[in-house]
Amino acid sequence: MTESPVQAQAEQQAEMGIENQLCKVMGIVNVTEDSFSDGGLYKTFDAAIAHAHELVDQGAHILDIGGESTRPGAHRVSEDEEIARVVPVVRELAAEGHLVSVDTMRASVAQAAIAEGAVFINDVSGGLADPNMYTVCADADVPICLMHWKTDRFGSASGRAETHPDGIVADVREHLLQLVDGALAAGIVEENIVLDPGLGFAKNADDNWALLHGLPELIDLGFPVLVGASRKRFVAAVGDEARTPKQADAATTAISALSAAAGAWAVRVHNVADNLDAVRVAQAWNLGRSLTGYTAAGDYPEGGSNRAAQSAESAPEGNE
Ligand code: PMM
Repeated sequence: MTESPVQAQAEQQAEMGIENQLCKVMGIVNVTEDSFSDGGLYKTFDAAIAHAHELVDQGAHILDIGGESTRPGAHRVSEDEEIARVVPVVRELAAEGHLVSVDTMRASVAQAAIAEGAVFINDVSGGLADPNMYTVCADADVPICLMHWKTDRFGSASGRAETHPDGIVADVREHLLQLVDGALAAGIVEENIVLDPGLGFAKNADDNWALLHGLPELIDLGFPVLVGASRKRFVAAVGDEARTPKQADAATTAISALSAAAGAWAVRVHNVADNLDAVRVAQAWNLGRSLTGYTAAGDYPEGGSNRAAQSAESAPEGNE
């Protein structure tokens, strides 16, 4: 089986001997008709694969394949329909050697996708929508992202933004820890757990910004944290005029840079090229040097910067 993105990151990190590993960029492939930003664009197999290839060309580390929209008002699709949308796409992309994640709340979809090579399950319900989800991931030894979404009715981004007497960050932390307990009790190992604050899921704009502000407190829980802000309404709302989801790309990119600088494990985004630049900037910012990037000389080892290569060769003249 292809190694999981979490393992791949740990191995790269060990190889490169650095503590501040590059935040992963997870490219979104929505094989849906009604996702808020790209609904209908990639709903056929061919369109989904072509889009996934575009994201890979832009540098995506992980591809997140989803067959069911959670936008406000969206209806859940049937299990058969979700499997029919997702599994062939997973099969093809995994066979090509890409790291494939599946965005699903159904254990049956996760199981079918894992059988075809998916190495990561992204469950926006945090494993609560389907009582078999944890067992499927535990048995397959596949990492799962547990996202915060407090609702009694999963589907259509339901759930009202509640009040949070102790603050949204404390509430989200507590809920995520409860999810972790459930996952561990079902046999999922700690190393296979990723957490996500669930931006936009039964949260208002202030909640979302408070969670981004409090990201270090979520990262402090000790699990890799995935941030999914891309093109969401609260992100598009930073301007003085109404914006389409796509017009929120610049603001999304800023959030990716700041999330990565704060220590997020990955960002889940529609526009991979720009967000990859953003996480590279964050890495270089935190390290005080760049581990990636183009050089006209083009002769430094992969993963090393001009400066790293120069100091290794004790060659002081540089071309930076
Ligand atoms: N957001 C959406 C879908 N899946 N998964 C995770 N882990 N985190 C998110 O914030 C998240 C998600 C909704 O966005 P989309 O319709 O553009 O995919």
